[in-house]
Amino acid sequence: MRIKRYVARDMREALGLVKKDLGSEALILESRRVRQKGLMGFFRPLHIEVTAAVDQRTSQGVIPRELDTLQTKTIQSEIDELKSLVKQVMIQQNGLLSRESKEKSPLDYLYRQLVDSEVEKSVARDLLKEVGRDCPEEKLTQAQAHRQLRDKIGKRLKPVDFNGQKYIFCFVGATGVGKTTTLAKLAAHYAILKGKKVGLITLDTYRIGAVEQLRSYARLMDLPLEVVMSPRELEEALMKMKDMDYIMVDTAGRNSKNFIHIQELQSFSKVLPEPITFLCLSATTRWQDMALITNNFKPVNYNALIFTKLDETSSFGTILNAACHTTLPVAFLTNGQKVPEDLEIPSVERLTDLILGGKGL
Ligand SMILES: Nc1nc2c(ncn2[C@@H]2O[C@H](COP(=O)(O)OP(=O)(O)OP(=O)(O)O)[C@@H](O)[C@H]2O)c(=O)[nH]1
Ligand SMILES: [Mg+2]
Repeated sequence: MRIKRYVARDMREALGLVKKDLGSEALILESRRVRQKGLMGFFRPLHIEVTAAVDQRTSQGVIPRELDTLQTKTIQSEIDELKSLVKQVMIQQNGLLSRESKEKSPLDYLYRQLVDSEVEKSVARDLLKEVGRDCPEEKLTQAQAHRQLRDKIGKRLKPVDFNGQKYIFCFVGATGVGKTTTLAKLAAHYAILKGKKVGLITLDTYRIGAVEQLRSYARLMDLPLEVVMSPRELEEALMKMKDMDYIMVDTAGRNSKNFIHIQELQSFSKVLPEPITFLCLSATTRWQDMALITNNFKPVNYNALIFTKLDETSSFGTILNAACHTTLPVAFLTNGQKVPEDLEIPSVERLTDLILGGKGL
């Protein structure tokens, strides 16, 4: 900052002096009227004293051209120096990062992969502990660790096969997860593709249109349908369908937190002789809620799992979580609304692929 004082006859002259000397960027800090020096000053008109200042960094007027170029050069060289410094730091950091990812142990890497797929942390830790126990980590390559992990996951997924003679399939689960649609897909699979005798029963008389939904599938596939309202009627319906290979029982979707509803469902399920009761779970449900559902439906004695709506998500770790928590097989997957196409009977390998980050479709 350069500060200077100017004395002139009037303001115009003073400003002219300031501009000439300090340039047009100068600021007027103060102006006042002053008497000229000496005795004669008393008899002369008052002058104007102006105090002006200029910031030498911004003013081109006060910085000589050579100085200006010099400063620009200095600044430019400082910028260049900074640029090369930043470059060096970035190179070093990238080096560190890539070394870090290379140095990350195969088990750390797989743990992250599992957790990213929404496998519960405790389940992921247990699996990798087992992998580490079987083979010391320092000897393990990434590919070996991956193979071992697949093997451990596979052991937790029970294979299941419903190609026997006679079955009663019952579908339970939270509201809107796809019970009726899945039942229709399976009815078509066994009746049309496998040529089995299939009968349908619905207990869902709560929701308007629920019976009609199943009736239209029954009509389309030419399958018998019984609508029942009490455990006693269920017994009668089962009697009527005793010659069927597969009896498929649809139930109303239930809020698993409503204990009365679960009890009611239980009173129906007790009537079914040796049923395969599928707990239908939507793959879009977060694990915290799914864990609650798997617990709350326990009174119904479900003994297999179905995962629906795989097409609506891309992480499938909850399949492993549910399989581990319930120790039950995952019998079917559904991946779309189309009946009967969007149904899958998954192998253990397919489930493992999904859990380890495969595609839903
Ligand atoms: N994207 C997708 N939608 C599905 C799938 N399965 C069923 N849906 C759809 O989910 C909705 C509910 O299906 P429903 O079969 O009526 O479900 P629900 O469990 O019987 O329902 P409630 O009886 O009311 O409890 C429908 O729009 C289905 O088309 C699936 O695998 N993927
Ligand atoms: Mg339904």
